[in-house]
Amino acid sequence: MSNAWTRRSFLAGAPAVLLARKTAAPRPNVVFIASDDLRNALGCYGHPIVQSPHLDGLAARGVRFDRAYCQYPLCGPSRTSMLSGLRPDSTRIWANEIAIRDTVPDALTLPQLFRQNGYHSVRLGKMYHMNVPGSVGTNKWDDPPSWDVAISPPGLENKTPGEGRNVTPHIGEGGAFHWISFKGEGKHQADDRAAEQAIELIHQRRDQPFFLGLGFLRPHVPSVAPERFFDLYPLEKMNLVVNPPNDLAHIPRASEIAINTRANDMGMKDSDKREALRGYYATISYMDWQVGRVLEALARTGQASRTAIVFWSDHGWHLGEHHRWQKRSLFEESARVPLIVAAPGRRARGASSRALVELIDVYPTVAELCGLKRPGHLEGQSFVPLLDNPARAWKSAAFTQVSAPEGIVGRAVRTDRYRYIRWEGPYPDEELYDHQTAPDEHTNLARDASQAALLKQLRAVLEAGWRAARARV
Ligand SMILES: [Ca+2]
Repeated sequence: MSNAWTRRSFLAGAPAVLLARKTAAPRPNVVFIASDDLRNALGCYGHPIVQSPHLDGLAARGVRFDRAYCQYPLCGPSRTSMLSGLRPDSTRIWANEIAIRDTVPDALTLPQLFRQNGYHSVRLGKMYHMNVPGSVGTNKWDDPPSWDVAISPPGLENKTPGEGRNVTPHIGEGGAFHWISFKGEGKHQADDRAAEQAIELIHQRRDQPFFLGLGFLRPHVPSVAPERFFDLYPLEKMNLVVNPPNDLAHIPRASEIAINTRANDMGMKDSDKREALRGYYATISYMDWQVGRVLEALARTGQASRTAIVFWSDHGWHLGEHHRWQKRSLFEESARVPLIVAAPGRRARGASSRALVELIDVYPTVAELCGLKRPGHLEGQSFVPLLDNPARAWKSAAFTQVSAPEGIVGRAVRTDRYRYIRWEGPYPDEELYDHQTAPDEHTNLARDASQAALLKQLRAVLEAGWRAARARV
């Protein structure tokens, strides 16, 4: 597969499709949409400012998960875990820039499973890890066995002409809050090209099932979007997080090391923070607009009712909570992700679920939605029952982990009420937060002697692990 941007024909995968046409009963298409670095900042999640009409419309057709958690709050490890169906301790991928087959040569990935079952499997944009903006337009850590066609559209990214500013110039591109507002629709942006290719695919292949992995880059920095999306968010309306004065006192040293340069507000003044927020929100609305174009193509071609749509982000994102920005933390803002599923034939529509679900659960869910036999290696649990009854009893815990320099490993467990974090390595420590009494995670109960029994109980939940936390179905 070429690394170059090509407009190669989607007929490249024709043999598998012709086979499917002869042998398989009609199966739904899958449109599997990723947004990069998106937290639950969408209108449908109740955000007071962010405008996301198209994703809100998708949520109105399916189920919005309010407590979905990534397994690792960083692009590469999260994506390889989700797409392979293996947790990070099984993929052994705890950092970016590692391909799934470097550590699991015989992986059977989600798109590969669909491919083996007669689907035409297409990747447009970022599915597996891609450094943004550094490796946009390349296939560097992609997984060729996953796809019949894989296209990594290039984009101008931080080189886009327009009005802008890097508000954190001491941090390299990819981490810097560098915003650029430009005139026009952005035909030079990778997300625009990916959406355009997706629309082309949807129009071309009306009779064969496809699995479309559509990976948008935004709102990952640089915050590049057309001017009209910046105009939605006047700087004076950007409200900053207010942390209590002693907030950092309860945070363990290992946690500070793990988040690296993203602590201490990244050195930003309040005016810088408002620009960072505006860039983040503008690029969310821009990404939402791209999603809208694709959903419209499905509707226009009559395929909306026979397409399962999954929208997800690889991890969450801090916007100043605990003086942190961006990812790599085990707090709620970084571990929780938006997740919306709209699939044909399921009973819940326009519903939300407070069930604890994990990105690792998406693989078996999508396989079940399309009637594919689930492989035995999967370490997640299909949440299809929640798509019919979003309020039913479900998992007792969700797990997220992170690794950091000096041999630091952090392991978090989220239960219905609590978040417990254990830090292993040179600075062993613990954190315990009660979401019922202090949902902002400002009060670390692990240091409160009166909470010893609760601490012991949550240590046991972490040690029992994901197998013990599965829902009974
Ligand atoms: Ca990411």
